[in-house]
Amino acid sequence: MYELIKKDGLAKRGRLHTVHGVIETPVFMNVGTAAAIKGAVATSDLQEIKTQVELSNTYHLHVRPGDEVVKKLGGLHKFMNWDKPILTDSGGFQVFSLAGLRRIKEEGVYFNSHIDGRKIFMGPEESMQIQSNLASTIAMAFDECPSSVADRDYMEKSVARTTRWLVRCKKEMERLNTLPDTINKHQMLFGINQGGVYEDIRIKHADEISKLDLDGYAVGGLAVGESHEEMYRILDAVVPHLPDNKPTYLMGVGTPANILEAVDRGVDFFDCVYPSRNGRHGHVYTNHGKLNLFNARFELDARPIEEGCQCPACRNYSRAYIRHLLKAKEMLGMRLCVLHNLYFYNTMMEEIRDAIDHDCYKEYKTQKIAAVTGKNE
Ligand code: PRF
Ligand code: ZN
Repeated sequence: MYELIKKDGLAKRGRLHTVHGVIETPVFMNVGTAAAIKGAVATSDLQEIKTQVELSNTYHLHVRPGDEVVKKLGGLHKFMNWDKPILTDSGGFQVFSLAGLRRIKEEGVYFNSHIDGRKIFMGPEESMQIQSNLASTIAMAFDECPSSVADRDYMEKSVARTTRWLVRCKKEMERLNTLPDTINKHQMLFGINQGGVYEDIRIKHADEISKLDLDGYAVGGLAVGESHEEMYRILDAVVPHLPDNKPTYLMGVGTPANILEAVDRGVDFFDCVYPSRNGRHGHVYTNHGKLNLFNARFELDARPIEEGCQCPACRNYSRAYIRHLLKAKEMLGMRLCVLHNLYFYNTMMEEIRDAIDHDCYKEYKTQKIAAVTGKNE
C-alpha cells in the first residue's frame, strides 16, 4: 500500500508499505544485478550506507544460479541474507541489451544466454514465474524496451504488445500469489510505460495502463541514448498521466542532477549502476563535484573523500590511502569508493525527502545541482 504523504509542487513524498517493511520515498534502489552489489559489498554493509531497497535481475538469476535453485533455498531474501525490500526487474530490458540473437514474438522473446549461449524463451508468464520463485517484494512487468531510434510505426506496435503482455503479467501474478507453495504471496507488480520519444504514444499508453490498478508504475525506455532535455520533456508529458497515489519509478536513472530533476516532475523511485560502476573506477561523488581518485594530486591528500561524510570510507581512510589501494588494484579500494558513492546517493535521497517535508524542494534542488556539478576542491 502506497501512502502519498505530501507534495511540494509536483515532487511527491510517499511511503510504500510492503511485507518486507516500509520504503520512504523518494528512494534510490541499490543495484545488485546478480544478487550482489558489485565491489564486494555485503548485505551487512547496506545498513551502514542507508540502503532501503536492493534491486536484482530476473534474467541474470534465471541464467545463473537458476530461480528454482533460489526457490529451494527459501527465496532471494534468505539466499542473500537481506530482509528488507527487493525489487526484481523483469528480464525484458536485459534480454534486449545483453542476450545474443533474439526473436520477439507475440508469446515472448527467444534468445541465447550471454553465459553459455543456450536457447531460452521468456514471455510474461515465465518472467512472473521466475520472479515469484525469487520471491522479491516488487516484480516488474515484462516489457519491450525498443531502441531510442525506433520509428513511430515500430513503436506503436511494440507498445501495443507491451500492453497485452502487461495484462498477461497481471493475470499470472494473481494466479501465482494464490498457489500454496508461493514464498511471497503478497508480491507487488509494477507496470512499465514505453513509447520512446513520442509523447502521444507515451500518453495513450500511460492512460491505458493506469486503468489496470497495479501497485506502481514505471517509466521505461528512457536514458537509452536520448538527451537529458528529451528525457525531461517526456517526463513532463507522461508523469501527469500516471496515478499520483501510486509509486512512480524512472528505470535506470541516473546522475544526481537527473534524479533531482525527475523528483521535481513527480518521480519517486530510481535505480542506476552509476554509483557502483563509477566507484569501481575510482570516481567518487562529492558536494564539490566528482573526483577521480587515480589523479596524482591525491598522492599526499590526507583528507577523507568528503569532509564530514559519515560513510565507512570517509570515517576511516584518506584520499591518499584509497588512491594507493586503487593503483595497487587492492579490492578494498573499489569497495570503499562504492560504499562512499552509494552512501552519497542514499543520503541525497534523505535530503530530498527532508526538503519536500519542509516545502523547500525547489531551493534544495538548485543548490544541490550546483554542488554536485561544482568545482573540485
Ligand atoms: N524496461 C525494463 N527495465 C529497464 C528499462 C526498461 O525500459 C530501462 C530503461 N532505462 C532500465 N531498466 N524492464
Ligand atoms: Zn564518504
